[in-house]
Amino acid sequence: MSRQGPGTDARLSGRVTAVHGRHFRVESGTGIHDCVTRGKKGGIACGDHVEFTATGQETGVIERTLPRRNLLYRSDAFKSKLLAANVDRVFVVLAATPSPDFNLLNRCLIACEMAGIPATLLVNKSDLPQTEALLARLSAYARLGYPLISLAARVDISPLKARLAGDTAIFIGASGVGKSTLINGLVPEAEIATQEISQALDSGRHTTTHTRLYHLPGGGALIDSPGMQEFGLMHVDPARLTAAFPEFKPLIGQCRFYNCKHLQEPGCAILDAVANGSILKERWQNYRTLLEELARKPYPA
Ligand SMILES: Nc1nc2c(ncn2[C@@H]2O[C@H](COP(=O)(O)OP(=O)(O)OP(=O)(O)O)[C@@H](O)[C@H]2O)c(=O)[nH]1
Ligand SMILES: [Mg+2]
Ligand SMILES: [Zn+2]
Repeated sequence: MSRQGPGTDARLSGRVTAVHGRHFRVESGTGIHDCVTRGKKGGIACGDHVEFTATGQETGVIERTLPRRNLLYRSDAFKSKLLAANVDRVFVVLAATPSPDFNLLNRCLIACEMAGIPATLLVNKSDLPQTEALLARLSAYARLGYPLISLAARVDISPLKARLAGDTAIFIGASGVGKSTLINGLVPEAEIATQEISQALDSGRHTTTHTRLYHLPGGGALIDSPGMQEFGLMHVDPARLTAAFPEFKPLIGQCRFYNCKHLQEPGCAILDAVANGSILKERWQNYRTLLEELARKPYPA
């Protein structure tokens, strides 16, 4: 049964492939429409499936967002920043330069776990000599179950090609790690601007400013996202945080106290595992820092 009212027969469905402030690029079977929303409605992400009304050959108004399979987002105490919706895999991109930020990496992984999206660690710039040390450090993360790929986008993209399953994947990570270069290697007509990183600041230059979905020639899609310095996780429910750490899961329920927060309690199975080295100390430290941050949250976001 159709619930559409009169005058809605021009309603089309499509996928949001870019977000520019309050303008949304929507691709449908009939073409590309630059859409706005009715009123101040926001909360639409790249990758969302939407229904829209065409107001011209290349313009439209989004009427409704269809239910999402998942949503990847960041948040500070005041607002959420949507990264992408309906994605099948997140590639967390790292490189030897700019210097890898393991705090950022852990936050990306927590966000993926919370959103229920599988994450893969993608080390780019394997032509750089310091890559070996980075891979050695990341091997502990691979043991947690996160697949680890290493390649040089500027040299040979094929190891990544083999991992793309024809579905939708997003690249996230710090500025300058080579997210756009990777996509250019896979989608030659994308021609995304890339830029040398600043040696002096050991950081990227925030070349990509918008999240954008590109179609792969062989099927599937890749989403490029702007480099991030921080990954706010203020939306995380502290009670669910342990579930975002795969290495904590088998130990849940084994602490002496049923309400153990795994911070300093005696008889804590997780602290014991940190002490004997079976849980990586830096991961537990990230857990502790995040719990402290969430406890300082001024009011529910
Ligand atoms: N040595 C080396 N440099 C690379 C490789 N891939 C990318 N780069 C360089 O890294 C720099 C940053 O690349 P971008 O693709 O702009 O990085 P990005 O992650 O998209 O950065 P933002 O858009 O700012 O988030 C550029 O100078 C690239 O040429 C690689 O495989 N090896
Ligand atoms: Mg970029
Ligand atoms: Zn405990």
